[in-house]
Amino acid sequence: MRFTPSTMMMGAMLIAMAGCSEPPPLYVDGAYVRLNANPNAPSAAYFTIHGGGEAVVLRDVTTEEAVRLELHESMTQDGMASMKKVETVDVPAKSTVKFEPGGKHVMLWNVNPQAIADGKMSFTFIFSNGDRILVDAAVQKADGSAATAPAGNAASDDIGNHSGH
Ligand SMILES: [Cu+2]
Repeated sequence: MRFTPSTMMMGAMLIAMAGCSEPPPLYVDGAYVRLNANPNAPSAAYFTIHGGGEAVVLRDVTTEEAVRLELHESMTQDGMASMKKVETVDVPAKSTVKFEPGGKHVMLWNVNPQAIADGKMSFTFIFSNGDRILVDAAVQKADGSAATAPAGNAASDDIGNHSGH
C-alpha cells in the first residue's frame, strides 16, 4: 500500500486519540513460582504489577493450586534476613511494583503436585478497584530450571533453564 496523504492523516489521528483517551491499564506480568528445594517448606511466587491510571491496592492473591497463600515482605536488618506478612500492597498510579527474591513475594504452602508436573500455576489478583486479573505463572525448580518433567521429550528442557541466577 502506498502512503497517500489521507492514510497518513488517519494514522496520526488514531495515535492522537489513543494518547488522550486511554488510561494506562493495570496489569501483572513476569509471574513465576520458585519451588522450595525442601518439599515440606513453602515456595514463593514473584511477578510485576504495573499500575494503571489510578492508584489501587492489591487486596489478595488466590490460587486453587496451593493450600495456603500469604503476601510477604522480606527484609534484612542487622545482617539478619527475615520476612513478615503484609495484608495489602499499594500500587500507585503508573507505578511498577516488583515482587522479587529478597523483597515482596507470595508465600505458597503445599503446591499441587499436578501443577508442578504441568509447570504452570494460575493466580487471581484482586484489586481495590474491583479488578480481578488472572495470571499464569511458570513453575521453576529451586535452581531456576523448569519444573516440568520431560515426558519422553528432551526438548522441554529449553524453557526457563537459566542456571546461575
Ligand atoms: Cu515469605
